[in-house]
Formats: sequence, structure tokens, C-alpha cells
Amino acid sequence: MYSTPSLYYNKKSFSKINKHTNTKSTSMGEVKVLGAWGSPFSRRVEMALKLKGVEYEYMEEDLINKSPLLLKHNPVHKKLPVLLHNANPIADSLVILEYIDETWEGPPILPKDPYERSKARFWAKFVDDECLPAMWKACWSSGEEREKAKEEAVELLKFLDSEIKGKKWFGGDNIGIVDIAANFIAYWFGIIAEVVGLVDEVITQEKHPNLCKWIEKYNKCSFVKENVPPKDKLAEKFKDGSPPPPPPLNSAS
Ligand SMILES: N[C@@H](CCC(=O)N[C@@H](CS)C(=O)NCC(=O)O)C(=O)O
Repeated sequence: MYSTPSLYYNKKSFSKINKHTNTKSTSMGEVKVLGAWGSPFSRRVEMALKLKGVEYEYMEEDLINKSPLLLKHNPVHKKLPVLLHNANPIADSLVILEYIDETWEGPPILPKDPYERSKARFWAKFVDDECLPAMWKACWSSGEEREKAKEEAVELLKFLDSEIKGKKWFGGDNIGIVDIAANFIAYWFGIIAEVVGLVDEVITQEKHPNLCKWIEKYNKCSFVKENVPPKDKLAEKFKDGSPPPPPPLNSAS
């Protein structure tokens, strides 16, 4: 039911990409991604490239021992992902998603209409600046601090719940920037919630019925399944995470 055509996902070009993932230079230019397998941010970039049918070389980074290439290309934040297009570096996943959309033909990631475009940007930023820090903090804090973060996350996610109400995807009929940006909410969070004992405590059927429907659809979608890390591997990573991994965003105070 939630099959790939609704994502504009082109099976033919995808199998081609799979075969040539390490191709260095193509008519699309030389495209490299500095990423980490478990990072929702670098997975966003890979999802967008695959949606557009862009061949790229993937370079796994070790965040404990960052490569000179990462430090050179993202000297400000020293974070991944970084996209290198013909040696030009682009940092920050949401910026990269827009770059990908503007650079390559194919299924749109942002709407064309300026007003719809501004709304998509608003919600993607809302996910990054507000939802993710609160959800992350709920996972990795304790006591009163955790309770406060949980409440905050529940309330913030209610806004997303209203936004997705009556729609198939945040992008409308097709997956878009907000769906891609919210990959942590749909996939990562459920896995971490199991590890840290937060199942049904932040995202709930009762408070977020529409968001829950979207999450179910998202995780059943074959395009998504092919672009997220294996659940067991991810769960293991977070189980091992003592001390817990740092928050993904600066704004988690
Ligand atoms: N706003 C950034 C966040 C990226 C981010 O937090 N990346 C993490 C990996 S999940 C990272 O590189 N962390 C390294 C560090 O904090 O030193 C984006 O969207 O690209």
C-alpha cells in the first residue's frame, strides 16, 4: 500500500545507484557524502540523493576521531554530514537538502510554490530546533529534568500532529523535506525509547493519533526501509552509549 511510487521513487535508477555507489565522477559531477551510519542527519542527505537518483560516494566518519577532511570542510561546527559536490563543501543537513533539490532534477524535495515552500522550511526547522532537542533530552536526562523534557516534547509533537492531519506525507502526496527531516521522530526515536524506557511516554496514540499514523506509514515504506540503519545495530549503539551520546543539536539546553 505504501509503496515506492508515492515517493516518486524510481526503482530503475535506484538499482543503478546501488551498483555504482562508489562511482567517483558522473555526469552529475563528483558527489561525496561524509556521514556516519547511525546519524539521522547524514541519512537525510542519503535519502535525498537517492530520491533524486544521484550517484555518490559515501565516506564513513569516526566521530571520536574526526578526519582531517571533515574538519577542513566543516571547520565551524565540525559536524557531519558534509556534502562535497565537485569538491565544494556544503554543511548542515537541511541546507544540503535544499542544495540537492536545487541542483538536481527529479522529484521535488521542497514545494515550488513560495508559500508552501516557506511552510516546509518552517516545519523542518521546527523539527530541528525544537522537537529533536526536547526528545533527545527526554531520552538522556533523569528525574525532574526528564519529566520536563517529556512534557515539552509531547506538546511540541502535538503541533506536528496537527500539521500532518489529513495528509499522506508532510510533503502532501509525496515525501518532502519535512518527512526527511523527521526521520529521527519516525524511526530513531522508537528504537531509543525502547532502550531508555520511554515507550508510549512521549509519542502516544492518544495525544498524537495523526503523527502515529504517519510514523507507521513511514516505517513501512520500502524507500525509507532501504535508507535507515538496521534496528538491532542502532539499539546496540545506544545501549552502549554510556555516557550517553551528546545531544545532536546545540539548542538542547
Ligand atoms: N544541524 C546539524 C546537526 C548535525 C549533527 O549533530 N551531527 C552529529 C552526528 S549525528 C555530529 O557530527 N556530531 C559531532 C559532534 O558533535 O562533535 C545538521 O543538520 O547537519
